[in-house]
Parts: sequence; C-alpha cells; structure tokens
Amino acid sequence: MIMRQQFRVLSLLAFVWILTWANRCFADDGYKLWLNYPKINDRALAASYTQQLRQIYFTDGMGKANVARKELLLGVAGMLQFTPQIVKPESAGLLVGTYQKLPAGVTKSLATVGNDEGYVIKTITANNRKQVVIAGKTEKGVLYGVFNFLRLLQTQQPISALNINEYPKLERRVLNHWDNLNRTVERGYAGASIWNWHKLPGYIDQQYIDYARANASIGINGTVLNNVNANALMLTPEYLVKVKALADVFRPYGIRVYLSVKFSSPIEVGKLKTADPLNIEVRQWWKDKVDEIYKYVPDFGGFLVKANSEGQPGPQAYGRNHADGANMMAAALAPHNGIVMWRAFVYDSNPLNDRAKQAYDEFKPLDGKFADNVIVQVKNGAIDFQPREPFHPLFGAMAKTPLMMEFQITQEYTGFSTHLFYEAPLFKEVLDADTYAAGKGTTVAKVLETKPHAKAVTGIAGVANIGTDRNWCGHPFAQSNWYAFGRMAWNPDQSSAQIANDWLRMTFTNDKSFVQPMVQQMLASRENTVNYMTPLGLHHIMGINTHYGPGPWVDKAERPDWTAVYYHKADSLGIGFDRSSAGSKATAQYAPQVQQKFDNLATCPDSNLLWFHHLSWNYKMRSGKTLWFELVHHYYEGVDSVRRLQTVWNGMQGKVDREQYMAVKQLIAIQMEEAIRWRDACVLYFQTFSKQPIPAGYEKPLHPLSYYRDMQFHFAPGIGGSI
Ligand code: GCV
Repeated sequence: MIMRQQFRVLSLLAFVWILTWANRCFADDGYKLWLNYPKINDRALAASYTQQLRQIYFTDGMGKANVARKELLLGVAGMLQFTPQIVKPESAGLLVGTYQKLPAGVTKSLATVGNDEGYVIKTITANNRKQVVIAGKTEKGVLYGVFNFLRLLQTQQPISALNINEYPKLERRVLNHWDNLNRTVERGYAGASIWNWHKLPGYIDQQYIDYARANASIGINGTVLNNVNANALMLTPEYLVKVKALADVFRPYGIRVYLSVKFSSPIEVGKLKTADPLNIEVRQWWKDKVDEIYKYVPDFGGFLVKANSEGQPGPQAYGRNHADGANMMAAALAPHNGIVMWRAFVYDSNPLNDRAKQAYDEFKPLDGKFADNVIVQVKNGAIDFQPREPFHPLFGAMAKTPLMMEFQITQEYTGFSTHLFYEAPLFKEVLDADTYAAGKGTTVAKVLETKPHAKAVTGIAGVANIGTDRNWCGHPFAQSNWYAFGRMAWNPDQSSAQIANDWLRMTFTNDKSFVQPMVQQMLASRENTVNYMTPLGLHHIMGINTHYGPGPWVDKAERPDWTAVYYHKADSLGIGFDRSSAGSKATAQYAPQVQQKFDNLATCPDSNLLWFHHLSWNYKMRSGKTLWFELVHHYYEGVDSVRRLQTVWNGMQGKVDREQYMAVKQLIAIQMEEAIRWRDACVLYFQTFSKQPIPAGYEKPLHPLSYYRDMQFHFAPGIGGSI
C-alpha cells in the first residue's frame, strides 16, 4: 500500500517535472521577434487561408533560394501548418512575383506599382476563382509585399478583397549602430554588439540573417555598422573584408551597408600629415579609399559622419566648414552613387548662452552649399534625444538642403532597457510638428519627403537598440521601437496605435483582451516617462556620463552644458531655461508662427513650458495650480501611471507566453522602483529652491535627498568611446 502511494507521488512529481521542462523548452525567449509565425487556432479562418494558399505560383527568378519565397513558405508552414504546392498561374490561389513577369491577364487587373520598392497586393477574379496577387516592381518590392501579406495573416485580417498599393515615402531608411570594434555598444542596453568582428568574415552567424529578415519585414533598407564615434581602422582591408561579408548577407534582403568614418582617417590610416578637406592629397586619399570600398561592396551606400562634435575631428580644425568636409567625401562617392550623411549634432566650441542654438548657427549659413549627394542628418530635437524636445529648428530652416531625421531607438534617456517606453508617439509628435517653413502644413515629415533638388535623396535614421541579448533589445517591449521605427520610416503618416496593434498581435497574441488594453498602455507609456523624468519641458537632468537615473543636482562637468543645472536653471525665484525672445532667443530660429507660439506664455504648450521659459514657482498654470504644485503633480502622476501599467500587465498572466510574461513583469517592477527614485529625487531637489511643501495627499518620499544624491551606479551599461 505504502509502496503504491510512493509510486503515485513519484509519478506525479515526474509528470510535473515533464510539464515544467516542456514549458521551458517551448517557451518564447523573444528571439523570433514579430516573425514568430505561430499556428492559427481559429479553424474557420485557417481553413479560408488554406483554401487560398494551397497552390502558389512564383514568377521566374523566384526559385528555391529566393528569400521572399522562403519567408512566405516559412510563414505558411508555421501559421497554417502545410507546404503549398507550386503550380502554374491558372491553378494558383496566390501569385507572387515581379510585375513584368506575371501573366499579362493578371497584370491587367492590377493598378500600377509605385516606385522600385513599391508593391501591390490585390484579390482579383480570374481563371474562375479568386486569386490573390503580390506584385512588386522589383524583387525588393516583392519581398516587402510578401512581408505585408504575412502581416495580414499574422494579424488575422480577411484576404478576400485586398487592394493594397504601397510604396515608401522616404528612400533611405537606415539603422545607425553605435557599435564599436571591440563589441561594446555606445548607449547600448542589450548586451554586446551583434557584429562578431573577430569571427568575420569566415563565420556567418544566423543572427545576421535574422537581423536582415527582421529589417526587411519593416522596410529598413540600410545599416550603418559602426559607431559615429568612429574608429579609423574600419577603413582598412582587415575590416573591409568583414564588411563585405555582412553586405553579402544583407543584399538579398534589400539592405545596403554604410559606414561611419572618422574625419582624421587620412592621417590615422593613410599616414598623411593632414586631413584638410581642400588638400589635394587628402581628396585623392578619400577617392582611392572609396574606390577600394566599392571593390569589396559594389552597392555600398556611403558614409555617416560625426565631425566637430564632442571631440570628434572635423574640417573646422583646418578653418573649413561642414560643407567643405562633406563635399570632399561626396566627390569621392558620387561616381559610385554613394551618399554622405553628415550629422548636424555639433557642439564643439563654447556653447555660449545656449547649446540648443549651435547646430542652427553652424548649418543655416551653409544651406544650399552642400553637394548633390549629401544629406544632413538632424536629431529630432536640438539638445539630445530627451524624453520630449520641441522639433529641431533646422527642419524649418534648410530649404535648399535635403535633411534626414535621426531618431534614437535605443533608450539612452528614456529608461535604458528596463522601462516600457513605446517610442512611436514621440516619433509621431515630431514628424507631425508644423515648421511653417513653406507656409502652414509644412510638417517635419513633409520637409523630409520633399526633395530640394532633382538629385536629392530623402531619408530617416534610427540609432539601433539591438545587441546580443537573446531577445535582441533587452526588454521585450523595446522590440516594438525597432518595429515602429521601420514602419514609420516607410510611411510617417501611420498611427502609433495601428503600429502598436500590429506589433502586439504579431509578437504575442491576437487575443483582443490582451491587445486592446496593451495598445492603450503602450500609447500612454511615453507620457508616463516624461512625467516621472522630465515633465513640463524639463530636460537633461539625468546622471552624469552614464546618463542613468536622476541627476538634477549635477553642477560640475568638463563643460557647462554637460551639467543639469545649465538646463533647468532652478533658483529661489523659479525654474526653466528662458529661450524666448527675451532670453537666449532660440525661438527666433523657428518660423515666425512657431516663434510666436513658443514665445507667448498664453500659447506655449505646458509640455514645452520650461524648455522655453523661466517661470516663478507660483506661476499660475492653465490648470489653476501653481507651477510648483503642477510639477509635483506630474512627477506623482508618472509613478501612478506605472502602477496602472503594472496592474494591467499582472492581469495578462496566462494570455501570453509565460517566459515573456515573467520577463515583462520583472522589468515593470524595476521600472516602478526607478520611477519612484526619479520622482522623489527630483521633487526633493527642486523643493530646496521652491521651499514649498509637497502638497497634502501625495505620499512622502521614501528617503531624504542626500540618499539619492549619494547613490552610485558602477558599471551602468552603455558607456562607449570610439573603440
Ligand atoms: C555617439 C550623445 C550621447 C553620445 C553620442 C552622441 C552623438 O551625446 O550621449 O554617446 O555619441 O550623443 O549622438 O553623437
């Protein structure tokens, strides 16, 4: 009897162990990103998709090695669990291929296919049945069309009456990796660099291929492999052969490789005495170097350059300007159709009264002076990727120069990889901002899309948040930022909600009771972080160097504009940076309509208030509260909103994969702790100036100010350098 009982207990334990083990084995570790094609369990839907996709026709040139074909079959195998038959066009439910190669009867029913990257997905009636056609103008268009079609299946959309005609609004949609050759990643929070330079070119990691698939799925068509704080070694044959290996992997996915280059490379690897852009030897050196690069990578995209900024060398050392520097490289690249992306994030000299004005001051006079194949890459705001910044004034000021947006996907200032911060609303706010440059409605997106001259290229860049962490981005929700960047780069008019909705469905589940509340949480997450970090237009009050945690007290640094006090200017009278016409006059860098809006307290939005104005602690806000009370209120609201997020997420247990659920749960707990730290540290610090109490009803800070000031965070991730 006892033996039998023992046997039962042991069997039960073994059963539990097997279940746990199975759960672990099949758990989702996030590696597959939004391309995890799980089985569609809705039987009716799966049956209707199956009927349509049982037989597929691929045009000539889409043989077994074709990546669009492979992806389509992979998706169908995962979601519908069968391998389609490859048939003639008449018998197919789905026809896939380049427009020109499809049968004439089919193309007749399609609208014209946009540009070289465009595609059509259409349900037509032909051959006595409904046929779905995915047609691209080029193979690249077909690939994008296939990924869009898979998205329809992943998000469980009907395919019986499709009429999609898509093409990208911007030409160069590029990731910028701030990856160093020693595999550290400047401002990276997801492990080491995915480029294993040591093993390249011999070893092609599967991650490179999956990286290309993921990028192609969202329309990203370029990658800058290395940090803008560049190492000149990148241009030596030792590394170029490795760059070639990566370019060869990415090419079938429509992705071109670009490199960040160091301005002083002619000296460092070319052994010249100077890097003066007007020097003949220097110009020849760049020309030869570029010719050499194209021997390795015939479709090389071009250079990204950080010059005369944060200690990086540049043309100003030789009394030349940014156009001189950019045009020299442009001349070398032009014969190969390469481009120069010259960054406007510059502040090398003394910031004088306001660092926010410096890029405009240096670039505005150069408008129209850049070569045809130069595009100036401008950060979304004039300081540095803060949780909120007004749009960069250069977007309304360079009518004759193509401008490229630079967003930061990696969360340097928005919670590293521990805070759930969905960036699409930030992107959207900037893209939709009206510059008034050519009259009302000249949004930043329009500026990016407009070509100032016939040979201009258009583009957008995002600083990548990718590393060797198994889930690529550190936080499962940080993947949504990579995803949203790509989707918005393709079409800046898309809504943040639609993108969040698609991403959640593709990544986790189509269960509405999960998707709807989580779309809301994602949309709110940006404002939540603004509230507990930098409400009402505050900015740059984070920890020194690491940029981790609050640091409003930072008052000593190598340069005044690396401190926090330079920006918040809190004193016994009030707080905020007066950039109005009565202050630093930064508002004068905008069009008059925008200048007036920001200058005038009656029209300046609360969200930008302390960016543009220094106001007394008792200033009466629109809400009727004093500025002090309003500031405190925002900090507390920020923390409360993380509590709401926590409650919503806790309710998602069982709706999504357990491993993913637990990862997010733990990260939200960290975010909670850090949000409270930000709130308490900032409120206590600013209270030393306002001398006013924290209003009744708000919980008391957990510790005195000194506790927060004394906290040390050794080895916080993300510190880089040009290694
Ligand atoms: C790559 C900020 C970051 C730096 C970064 C720089 C830039 O200052 O803190 O790490 O350097 O921006 O965009 O060049």
